[in-house]
Amino acid sequence: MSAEPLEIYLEEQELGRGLREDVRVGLTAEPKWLPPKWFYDARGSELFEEITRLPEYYPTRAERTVLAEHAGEIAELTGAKTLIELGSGSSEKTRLLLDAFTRRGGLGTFVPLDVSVSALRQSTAQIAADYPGLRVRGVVADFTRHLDRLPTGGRRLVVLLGGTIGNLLPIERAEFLTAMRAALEPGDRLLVGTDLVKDPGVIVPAYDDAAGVTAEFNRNVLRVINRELGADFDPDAFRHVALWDPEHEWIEMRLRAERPMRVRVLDLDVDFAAGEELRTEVSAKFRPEGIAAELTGAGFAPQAFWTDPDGLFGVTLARA
Ligand code: AVJ
Repeated sequence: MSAEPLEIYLEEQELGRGLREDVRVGLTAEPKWLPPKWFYDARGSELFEEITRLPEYYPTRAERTVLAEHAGEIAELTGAKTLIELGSGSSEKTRLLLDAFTRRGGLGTFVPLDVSVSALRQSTAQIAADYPGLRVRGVVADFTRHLDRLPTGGRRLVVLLGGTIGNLLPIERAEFLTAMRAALEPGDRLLVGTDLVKDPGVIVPAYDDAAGVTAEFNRNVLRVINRELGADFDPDAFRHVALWDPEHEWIEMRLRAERPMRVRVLDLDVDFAAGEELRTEVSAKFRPEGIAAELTGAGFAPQAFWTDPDGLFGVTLARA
């Protein structure tokens, strides 16, 4: 089957409005910050795919190991008719689930949902071609805002892989999980991938690789703002910083101004002092008991928890 046309809940104008609003709030805040979702234009999505292949970036490989080992069990335990993937990107690892569901039978529809039109165009076309008989409905939306638009009817499995939930701050996570639970019916399932707390000596290099791909990915957000909002950031004047915060148990990516700068964006003059840092991403790491507590707090019943043999990455299945 060929993929159906993308369902667009996030129009170009609305995306632009969201970016303008985030830039206005984040760049006038003290300290300055930007939400990580704006990394992912076509180039940012490509850079992220490149990150997933880096020797230092273990989460993708570790999660793939878990899914390869347990996909059959996941298909069995959920008995889903519809698989919905939030923040789907390339959906590369999701194929392990689609393969298991194909063997088991019963899955009718795959709904990848992402803010990136370019990533969705590619992934929906490829998946529709590779899984004949599967209905593929790509949805352009922001999963922190458009959960009310999920398809209804039939047992659903919602997956949020890669550790993407770690991009939300604790309060945003609680809001997201509560909204997610409200959007589901009893018996529907949620599958969440989470990077686990471990030696920072392993985590930090995953966000500060020797080849500098993550640094380029980080600076890409400035290129997105230059292009979309006509700003005049000099991305090369910002240094990539990856910092482990032991209190919050998260990684922060920042961009450090290497010299004093005044940047014109929207109707703002944004001043950077030499050495001033702009926070571009939080990537939280989890403990198994913490994940279960957050899910339970939002009204889910955790059903299974798996890790790879090295205990790097966790995948949790919970029942609505
Ligand atoms: C896609 C959000 C899971 O936090 O590890 C990779 C993004 N940032 N390298 C992560 C990312 C820097 C990634 N997630």
